[in-house]
Amino acid sequence: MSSVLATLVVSAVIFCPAQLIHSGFEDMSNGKWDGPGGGGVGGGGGTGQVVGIGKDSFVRSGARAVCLEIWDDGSPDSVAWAAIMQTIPCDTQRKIRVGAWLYFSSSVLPLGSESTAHLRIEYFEDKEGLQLIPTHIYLSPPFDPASYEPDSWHLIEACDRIPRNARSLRVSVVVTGQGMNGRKQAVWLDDLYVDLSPAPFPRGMRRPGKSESTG
Ligand SMILES: [Ca+2]
Repeated sequence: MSSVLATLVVSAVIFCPAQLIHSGFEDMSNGKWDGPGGGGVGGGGGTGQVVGIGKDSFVRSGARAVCLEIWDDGSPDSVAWAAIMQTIPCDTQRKIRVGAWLYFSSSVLPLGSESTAHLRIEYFEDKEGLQLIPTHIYLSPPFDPASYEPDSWHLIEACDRIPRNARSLRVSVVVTGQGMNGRKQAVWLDDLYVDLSPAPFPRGMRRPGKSESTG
């Protein structure tokens, strides 16, 4: 390989923003998703499923979305969760932007004040997502009935800088609830994306190929 071509390839790898995930959950057959699923303790439970358009079902794009459900048996100490996640390799020195559209209903499994959803980004020292970096876990502000109106879709976004020692990251949408008084609750999710982009250059360095005189 010539040095010119090698330089071009390296430049492309380093400087091109990459959209790693853009999923409307229309086709889940590639096996990359972990979940949707869930669980709980103390009488709580959770699950998740891909749902279609229909009565008491909410889809933002195409014909499918993901529904994350949590419930409990009325125990005050119950904890429940449901989530969908994907683990992807990452380069260092980059920024990550994650977005997803979330929905809850005022009439169908309405979300209570004791429940919330987050976008979560975790980082790992290995490419397989096994060795968690516990000092750097990103949680978005809560998606809950105190902050958002029911019966419409809301875009939730999270931006973070990938830590230097990360070799993979895991993006999750997580719904959690505590002491739900026996009420089953749900959050619907559609159109999730993950973008990686280069971190800003240190002061004084120019981005290669970018003109100074673009106005
Ligand atoms: Ca969809």
